[in-house]
Amino acid sequence: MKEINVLVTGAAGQIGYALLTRLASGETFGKDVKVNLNLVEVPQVVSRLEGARMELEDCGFNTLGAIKSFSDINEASGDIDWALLVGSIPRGITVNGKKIEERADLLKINGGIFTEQGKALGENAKEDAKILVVGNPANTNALIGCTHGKNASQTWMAMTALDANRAKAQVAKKCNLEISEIKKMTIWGNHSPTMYPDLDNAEIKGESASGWINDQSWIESDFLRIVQQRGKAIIDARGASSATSAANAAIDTVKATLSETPEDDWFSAAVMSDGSYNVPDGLIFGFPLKTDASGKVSIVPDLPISKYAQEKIDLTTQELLDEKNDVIDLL
Ligand code: NAX
Repeated sequence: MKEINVLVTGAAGQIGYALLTRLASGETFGKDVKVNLNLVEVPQVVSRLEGARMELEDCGFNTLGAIKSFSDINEASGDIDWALLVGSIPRGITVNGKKIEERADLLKINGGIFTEQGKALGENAKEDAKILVVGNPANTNALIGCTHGKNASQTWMAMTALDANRAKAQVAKKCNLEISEIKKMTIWGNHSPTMYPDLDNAEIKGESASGWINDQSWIESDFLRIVQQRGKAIIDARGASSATSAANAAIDTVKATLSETPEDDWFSAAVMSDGSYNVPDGLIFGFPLKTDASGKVSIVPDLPISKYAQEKIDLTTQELLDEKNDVIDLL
């Protein structure tokens, strides 16, 4: 049986809990691939991973390989094919006696984590490893990790698939459609409330989704607000942040890179900008993406951008430039 080595940080957290069974069950990498899991946690909670290991064993998946627990990313990252970097320090936590509330502090403290993780993966993971950052602030964490990875053959991404799935769900509800009828959803920019979900270039039955919906005021007010604020709405309703849907989006992103993207679709994640769409080089930015037959991920070129969309893209670009500036001494 073929084997794949998958690393998950923050594995004892709530997204980790929802993620692990889906990585190991055969659903993600296929029924003929054994999944070896390297689970990484901070030293204080690494012992809880034993519970995750026991539960995974008890699921009885034929595709489950070895499960190992680590608190040292250097030891965990050897020979990794896929890394899901979920662990990060959330806003509001007290670190060294200081409550982390300011974005700049949050960026810096997570920056330290992603510097180390980037170096470890760049040196020890496979040359064609793919790395998805879920832990917030995801784009800037990925920028730091990728910079310190110094390994151009590896692919770093930050997750925007949850935002894309949220956008599709709202459109499906509005138009009474199946989710599968909504294609080519792009989330431009940052995984934050400035993200821009693009309905002009999304398609329903081969037509522009915005044309199909034909209700610009819904798109510019309700739709945009609901998608941009969905994370907060879930926290308010559930008393905890999205976990099942976040894990699901991570699985969707992994799957989207495992085979060639169908002609009539693309997927959404943030990758290193290369000047496409006039986004400055050197930002991890949400773009429309395709995977080719060799597994290479690239940005879909030449989509039309309306003046309204450009204004929104400029806003999220500026936010990412500000975030980069806040961590410039870590880059
Ligand atoms: P939890 O607090 O439940 O779990 C996070 C886990 O990460 C904890 O067990 C913690 O010990 C661990 N951790 C912290 N630093 C670590 C390190 N250096 N190495 C290894 N593990 C470490 O959070 P959860 O709800 O699972 O969310 C995880 C992250 O995902 C958060 O940063 C959250 O903001 C982010 N999210 C990102 C989303 C996205 O679309 N990109 C959506 C959902 C989610 O909000």
